[in-house]
Amino acid sequence: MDLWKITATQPTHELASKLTVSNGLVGVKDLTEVPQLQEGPQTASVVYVNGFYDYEPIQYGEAQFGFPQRNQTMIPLPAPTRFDLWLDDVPVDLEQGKLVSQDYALSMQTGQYTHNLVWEETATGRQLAITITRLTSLKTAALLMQQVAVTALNFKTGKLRVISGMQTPVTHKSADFDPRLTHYDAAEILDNQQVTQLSPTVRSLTFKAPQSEQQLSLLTSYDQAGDWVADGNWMGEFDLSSTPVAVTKKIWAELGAAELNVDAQTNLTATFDTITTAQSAALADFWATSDIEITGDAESQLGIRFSQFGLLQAVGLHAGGRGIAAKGLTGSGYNGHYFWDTEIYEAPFFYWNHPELAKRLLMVRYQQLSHAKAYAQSLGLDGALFPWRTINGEEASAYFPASTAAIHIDADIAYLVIRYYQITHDATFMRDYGQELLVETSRFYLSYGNFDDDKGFVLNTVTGPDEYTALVNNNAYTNYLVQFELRYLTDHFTQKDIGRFKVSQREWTSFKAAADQMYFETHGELIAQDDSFLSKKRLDLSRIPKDQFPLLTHFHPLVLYRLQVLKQADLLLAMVLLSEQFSDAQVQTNYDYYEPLTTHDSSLSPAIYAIAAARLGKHDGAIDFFKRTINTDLKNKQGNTADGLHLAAMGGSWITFAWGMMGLMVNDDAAELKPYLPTGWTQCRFKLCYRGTIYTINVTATELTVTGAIDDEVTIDQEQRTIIIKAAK
Ligand code: IFM
Repeated sequence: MDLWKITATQPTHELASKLTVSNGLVGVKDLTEVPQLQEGPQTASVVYVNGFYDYEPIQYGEAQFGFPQRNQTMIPLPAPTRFDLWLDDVPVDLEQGKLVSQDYALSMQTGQYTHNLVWEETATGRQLAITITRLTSLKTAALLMQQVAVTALNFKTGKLRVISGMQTPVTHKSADFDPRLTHYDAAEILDNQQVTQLSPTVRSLTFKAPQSEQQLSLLTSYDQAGDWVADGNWMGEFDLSSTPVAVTKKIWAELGAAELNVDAQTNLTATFDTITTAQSAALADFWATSDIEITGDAESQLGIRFSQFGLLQAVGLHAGGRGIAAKGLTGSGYNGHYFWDTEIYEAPFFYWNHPELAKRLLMVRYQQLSHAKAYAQSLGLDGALFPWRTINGEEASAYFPASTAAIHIDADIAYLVIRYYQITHDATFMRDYGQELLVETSRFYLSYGNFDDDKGFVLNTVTGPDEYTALVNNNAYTNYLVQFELRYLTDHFTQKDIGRFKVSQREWTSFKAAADQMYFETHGELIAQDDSFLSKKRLDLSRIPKDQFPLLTHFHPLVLYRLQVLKQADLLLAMVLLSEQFSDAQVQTNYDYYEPLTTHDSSLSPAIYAIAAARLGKHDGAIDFFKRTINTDLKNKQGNTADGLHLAAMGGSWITFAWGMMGLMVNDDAAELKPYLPTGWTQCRFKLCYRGTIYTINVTATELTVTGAIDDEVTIDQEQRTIIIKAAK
């Protein structure tokens, strides 16, 4: 088994998601580049452009003041991937011949998708080998390239006609997908013209998102001589005696040259070899600082790489900054919206391996701060409230109990600011952007909450991470994260440091008081998920038939909200994120209480229990949850991989490895590890980038080693199996 490749022989809806190539800006999902040779289900053929979305007014049955007025939907675009072939005027299709074989692969080393087919003409027995190669450039975000190479296998002369064009967008829609939010079949095509200023062989196709007025042009060029024909298609005729005949098509997505800082001309005239070589080189650099090598467990090895690669494909290695949609650019699930998944689940891989990419993600939020301030104001509150789900910075959810009320989103962003800073010490970022994010989100919390005479500082009527519980008082996760943020702000800065944000003495004092007096309901080691949770009736999950999961598709929210049942880790997530604040006994007690109540209906859940299990020495449980996470899409564990990959689970795979098995933690002064090898693993080696230095950590059953240290800042205790990397003074 090649542990750098995802391979398959049969097209399926899930495979289309898994083999999507994307680079943070453009995603191409298509297994049917030669549609006449398509066997089996009609899988998706679609292109997504991150941030190219349309609006629609939200229709409320009973609208209330302040509800969001418009949703946002990433638009599925037609895929410019189609090739139609003729051999001596005979269509290369399933009527005139048969498919002898086909296989698909996505290489995580070259970043290329390949689809090999062998077609045999019924009348003559002549065989053609067809190879489609595709990539979306990781370095040059706007560039998508696809090549069709055709070889005559058992004959010497013949004429090949190639017509290239657009695939009508076919987007798979699952049964549980809300049709009101997915009715866009395609954007309006504005024009389809020759663009002469670039070169005579470049064509532009411009799309318009009708409501949001966004425009997107796709410029197309070909490497082989040929002609443009009707409908924007291109045609070339080739002599098969000198095979393979290879036609390379390059597409340039014009989305604002300034953001991308690269030019179309250079890229549209670059050769296939130049582009593929650059892609492999970019990936070699990427893996050099992030590969995890696991010896002894091929399933874990492939799964962790697929997760890291998926995260990379969701952001790319270029300068343009967009957020990470819940499904990346691999499907229309969640409409291309950015969630807290980014800060809590996906960003850790980046801040520990590619901090410049974590910073880019933070900058996306910073650039949307003005919307967040306006949103807080619309609720009559101070500071900034970031949207629960969004593309452009405005809230796009119509269901406030599971969106606007999830005010932990602000503290999640603050958590990323703090961890990013602890790991990088990027003082410029903190001064220019981070402090403002901390101040405005803290302000929001102070105005949302209040000081209660009996309890202290309370945050009432909120929704925590567990979406089977809503609108409760004092969700413990929220309160812990807010407390962490307020403490960090007031311990690390003075009122003068942040004077430019006009923080009054009264406000500064109340930040400190709220942190000190934050309310939690505790019963010995047991911490209540919120003030009412423990008084609700427990749901015995063993009595629910398997076909009624996920519960949200079978029970009204009001049924679930009244029960002790969790969709996903909640309090345990706070214990994982702020592990130093909790004793093993606390983690144990709360794990034992909440895990049996957790359905893991959300793909965000198993990773968190894996990390907690690892800390508690429940190694079998940890590896089981880990495998469930790495296989979320590889084995379609949630049953909806066809709608796109679960990016949060991909991030969850990395944090399970790093925070769980390797026991990685960070504080203001050091990074600390406490690694163990799960059953079956005989060795593992991985990298961390801490304060600008890349460390390689090697773990065997008997020895821990660290290379890459410049000074004597690394302390290894082989007996206790701990590593401490101190930050240089
Ligand atoms: O953000 C998550 C949420 O926590 C659970 N439902 C899916 C969302 C998007 O992944």
